[in-house]
This record gives sequence, C-alpha cells and structure tokens, in this order.
Amino acid sequence: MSRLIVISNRVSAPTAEQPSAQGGLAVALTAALREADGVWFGWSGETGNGRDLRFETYDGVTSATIDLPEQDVEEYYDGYANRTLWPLFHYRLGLTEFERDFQGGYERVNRLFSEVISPHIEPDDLVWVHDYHMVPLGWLLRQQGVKNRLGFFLHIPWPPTRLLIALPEHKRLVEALFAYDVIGFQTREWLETFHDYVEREMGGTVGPNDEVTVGGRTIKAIACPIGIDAREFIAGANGEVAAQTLSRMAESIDGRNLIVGVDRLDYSKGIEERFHGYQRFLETRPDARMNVSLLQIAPPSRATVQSYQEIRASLDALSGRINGAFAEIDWVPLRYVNRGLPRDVLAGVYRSARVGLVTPLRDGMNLVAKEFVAAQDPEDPGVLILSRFAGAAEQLDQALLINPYSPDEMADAIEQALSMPLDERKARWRKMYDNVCQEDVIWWRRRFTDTLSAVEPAVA
Ligand code: ADQ
Repeated sequence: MSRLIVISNRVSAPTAEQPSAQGGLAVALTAALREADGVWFGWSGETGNGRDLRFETYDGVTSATIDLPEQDVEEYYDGYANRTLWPLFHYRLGLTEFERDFQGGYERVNRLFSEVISPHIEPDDLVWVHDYHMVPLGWLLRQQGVKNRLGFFLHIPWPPTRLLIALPEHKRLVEALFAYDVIGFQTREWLETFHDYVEREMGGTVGPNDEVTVGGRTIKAIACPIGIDAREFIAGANGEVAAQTLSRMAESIDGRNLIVGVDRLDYSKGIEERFHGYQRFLETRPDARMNVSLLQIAPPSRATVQSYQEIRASLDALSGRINGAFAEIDWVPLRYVNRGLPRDVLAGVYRSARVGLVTPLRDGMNLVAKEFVAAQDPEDPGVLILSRFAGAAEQLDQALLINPYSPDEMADAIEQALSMPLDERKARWRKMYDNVCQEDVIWWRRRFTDTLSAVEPAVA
C-alpha cells in the first residue's frame, strides 16, 4: 500500500495541543493517513521567517507545518486566496480584487511549499493536494522532479468560463492543473463547467472515462462529492450532550417551531438573503408569525478581509431591524449568535429544528445540509430547505430546493415546510439520509484515492 501525502493550506490533523481532529475532512484524512502511514503538510497558521518544517506525530498521524512571513500571509492567504480566487470562484466578480502582488505572493508560497515538501516525498507515495490555495503546487512539485501520482481536489465551485477569463492569469492557473494526474470536483456541474473552459480556452477535448486532453497530455477529471462523517455525527445526535441541548432548546422555544441556520460568516452563504426571506415570511404571514423562531449561528471568519467586515456589519444591522420591527414583549423572531458550537451541541440544535435553512448563493458542496439530515429524529424528521446553487443539491434533491435570491420563494418554502405532513417529511428525509450515510466522507476519500492509485503516473 502506498503512503498518502496530504497537502493543504492548513493542517487539521490531531496534535497534542488539539487532540480531537476538527471536522469531517480532518476525520476522513486522518483515518487515511493513519492507515497509510502518511504525512499532512501545510501552513501552521503562525507568522515567522523560518523555512523549517515542524514534524509532529500524534496518535499515529504525522503532521508537518511551516510558518509563513507576514507579507506572504497578506498576499497569498488574505490576498490571492481570499480576495481574488474565493470571490471569483463563487461568481462574485464585483468583490474580486486583482492585484499583481497577490499573485506574486501566491506563487511564492506555492513555490516555498514545493521546495520544502519535495525532499520528503518518497517514490511510491500518493500525493493529494487540496483546494484553491494550492492550484499550482502540482506543477511546481514536478519542477522539483517529483514523478509521483499527484491528485488535486477543489472544495469550492468551478466558475463559468466567462467569469474565469476575467482573471488576468487564468490560462497559467488552469494549465498548472494539467500537472496533476487526477483532479476532483464536488459535482457534475462544476466538472462540466471545467470541461467548457478546456474546450473553449485551451482547444482541449473531453474523452470517455473522465479523460480530458490538452496538447497531448491526458488527465482524469472526476466529480467526487465530499460527504460527512455520518456515523460519528449520528452518534453525536443520539448522545447525552445532544439530548441536553434538545431539552434546553425545547424550553427556550416554548412549543414554537424552530428554524435553524448554521454557517461560517461568509457572503457566499446567503445569510443576508436568508434574513430577507424570513422577513418576507413574517410580513406576509402575520398569523403564523408568533409560532416560529429563527436561530442563526454564524461564527466570524476571515475577519481581516474588508468584504467580511462589511457582511458582518450588514447582518448586525439587518438582524436588529428584523427584531425591532417584529418582536413582541415575550417573543423575538430572530436569535443571531456569532459563535461556534461544539459538534455534539450542534447536532442537538439541528435535531431540535423543524426546518433547516441552507441558502448559499454558491457553495462547492455545503456540509451543513448533510449534517442537518444526519441529525434528524427518524420518527419526526425536520425539513431541509436548500439552495439549488449549493453543490449538495445534486445529491439532496428531496430537500425543498429554492432560489436563495428570491425572498418570496424562501417565504413560500418556509410555509410549506412548516405544514408538511409527517409522511411526506419522513419519505423525503429517508432518501436524503440514505445518501448521506452511503456517500459519506470515507466513501469520498476512497473514491478519490482509488482513482488516483489506478492511473499511470504522469512522468515515466
Ligand atoms: P465551508 O465553506 O467552510 O467549506 P461547509 O461545507 O458548510 O462550508 O462546512 C462548514 C463546517 O463548519 C461544517 O462542518 C459545520 O458544521 C461547521 N460549522 C459551521 N458553523 C459552525 C458553528 N457555528 N459551530 C460549529 N461548527 C460550525 C468548504 C466549501 C464547502 C465544502 C467544504 C468541504 O466552501 O462548499 O462543502 O469546504 O469540501
């Protein structure tokens, strides 16, 4: 069995300081790394000038991290990753910043990664690079003489060709992808959008068996949707902490129907649009009003980036306006919490909700939708309202699919969810639950690494 090397911007393998791995991705990759005796490389999250990797082995998993100089963090991470690629790949040209310095920082950090990591790659290792922070890394590793099988997975959407060409260096970025042997997207839709770019902009061809060819070089491009650690999440939802959360929630909502939203505070998640949809529901259904309560949990992220400060300020103002306009002396329509919650508490919150409101404007996948489904009580499941623009909509087509830009559609869907008969709720939920359990994060990881193991290495 080959060793697995994982490379991503940040490492979330467990360490002595943080012994429980954070999130589904960490769980899936940690299990794979333990089995395959692998290493997870990435930025430590700290600033510093060293070029040294710090290795740490904890509970059978090795992580290797490097600090980055402050200028690199500004230009590569805050800059190119979060102010250029993230908005552009989420269809937000108006928020996208085009600065040569950012691109310079991006290439510098990717080159640094290739230089410090390549000496640690052994001939039989499978190398799996993650996400938009690291697109050119495969190409740079090849420059360092790495001949291994190289895979890349994109966690976010692939943008339409007409948007992508607004990026001055779009050709260079996409050409670099052809240094990998396998590239993975979350959905068929993103894969097809990628095909479109390859055909229009590169004169390439799309062949059978997921093959894509440009200028004599053929790679595999697959749709490989990520899942959650369903088993762990279901266990959490049935555990003691979730039960306590459930009774705490029941007491606080006092017989009303809870609607819940959980997101990283990010403009791509459509939280503002969700508040508008909820406001429309409150305005147009005065009789139903007092029977609902929306709980929105949104821990701030990327707080050094201006567009994130702006969305946070808008949400503060909008949540205040909604409560000011509709609250009664004994009821508030909206509880807005800017904090993260432990996963078992989160599971209890999902389970206590009659409606899950997941309304991103664009999302590579969206794991919250899958967690909401996994956490439900099979005898009395809640209803998922899901944006048709989330990658998860391809698998979770039994949700109430909506256009998040339309407050009326959202208000109608809330009404439909609240009045849905138990039989229909159960039938819709069962199909989604089966999918969440079958196509879980282990399935995803295996599908990708099996595809990668099966290809001929690019370089003889
Ligand atoms: P994200 O944009 O971060 O991920 P998402 O898939 O929803 O989005 O994952 C967020 C994770 O954070 C979930 O596991 C959720 O439970 C957790 N989380 C959010 N708010 C929380 C809170 N208040 N407390 C505790 N936990 C919270 C990117 C892409 C997605 C893609 C994933 C994985 O943008 O489209 O699904 O990567 O590929």
